[in-house]
Amino acid sequence: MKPELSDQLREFGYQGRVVSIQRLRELKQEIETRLSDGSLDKTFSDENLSGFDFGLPEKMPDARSLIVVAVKQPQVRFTFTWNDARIQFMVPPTYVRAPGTDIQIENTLNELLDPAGYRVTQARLPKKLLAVRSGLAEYGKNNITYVSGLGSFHRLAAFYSDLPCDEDVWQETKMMARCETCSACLNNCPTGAIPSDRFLLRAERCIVFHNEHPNEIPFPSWMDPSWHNCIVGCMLCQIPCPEDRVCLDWIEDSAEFSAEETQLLIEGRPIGEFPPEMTEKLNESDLVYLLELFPRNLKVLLEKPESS
Ligand code: B12
Ligand code: SF4
Ligand code: SF4
Repeated sequence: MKPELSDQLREFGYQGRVVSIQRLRELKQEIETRLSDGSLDKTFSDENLSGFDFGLPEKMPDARSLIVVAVKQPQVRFTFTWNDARIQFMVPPTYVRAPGTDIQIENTLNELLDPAGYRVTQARLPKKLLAVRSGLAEYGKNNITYVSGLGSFHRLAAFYSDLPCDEDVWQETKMMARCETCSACLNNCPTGAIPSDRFLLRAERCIVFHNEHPNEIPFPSWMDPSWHNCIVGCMLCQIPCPEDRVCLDWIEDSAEFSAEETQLLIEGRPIGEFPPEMTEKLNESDLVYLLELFPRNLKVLLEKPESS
């Protein structure tokens, strides 16, 4: 990355890399190979990977580079009232204010590049692969990326830019050295999603794949209810990771819900039926887009024996 842009991004708490637009082809090829060699579950790839777009954007047909940015993200803690007790659950890093964060990064990049006459626009690309190949991140055995100083507690955002990039770093996919002698994530994953016979996640076994599904799709029968640990997502392969020790206390406390409000959430009532102060709380804490998942996801957490 041009050193001055990299330094300017750091002032905003971001880390970034720029690579040539020619790398689009390699990203596309790699994902297409995975899609065609049978290593990815078909339902998973249809649902989760079909949104990638490896073409040049209409908004910027003259794009000359790709920019990938990592930004620090906390876990966000919510409090519910259940059986007369207060009980807390997390939303993992990256979910809360996700689109807002990407827009903020985009605006910052545009402000930084504008004096030189360049700009950026968001890209729908495989961001971990781009981050690792550009040298911004390394893969953990859990298939999550790790960035220096941020562990895995970061959000990745990718952009097209008309900023020229004649030289770049483009390395082979790399796993952290520490993973050679550690399997804490694999051992703590209850579903077998982190395989011991290959690197690539068995995404169709991952709790996150299932608890991000629309509410009307029940959890599969093989999934033990006691495995659920977050309102959405799962933290079981990040919490035991020695590389994440520095990030575990990055926790932001958010909204608290009374017994009546908790009940309304698990009943899946439409937002129009909520008292105005509850709607305000949901808006402020950016939970509205997750509301649809509460009847299934919050209910299973509240019904765990330790929650009763
Ligand atoms: C699909 C998806 C999911 C799926 C599948 C996850 C997966 N591993 O593919 C599900 C729903 C399960 C999911 C879960 C989560 N996700 Co998600 N997800 C995505 C999404 C949309 C695409 C990821 C992707 O490209 N998958 C395709 C596979 C093929 O790519 P890959 O995982 O990079 O795999 C490469 C490696 O396996 C490598 N490889 C293969 N063999 C080998 C061997 C060696 C030795 C090495 C080193 C590499 C290697 O090659 C593959 C590429 O060809 C991205 C957003 C985006 N646009 O990129 C977010 C994203 C990856 N998710 C994110 C997050 C935070 C999560 C969760 C951590 C959330 C949570 N706490 O609950 C979990 C993590 C689960 C896990 N252990 O991976 C963040 C990642 C941030 C980070 N620090 O890594 C992203 C980037 C969103 C964002 N904007 O920040 N996610
Ligand atoms: S997010 Fe949870 S289910 Fe998915 S791989 Fe990690 S520990 Fe396993
Ligand atoms: S828990 Fe260990 S093996 Fe897993 S990602 Fe972290 S360091 Fe690597």
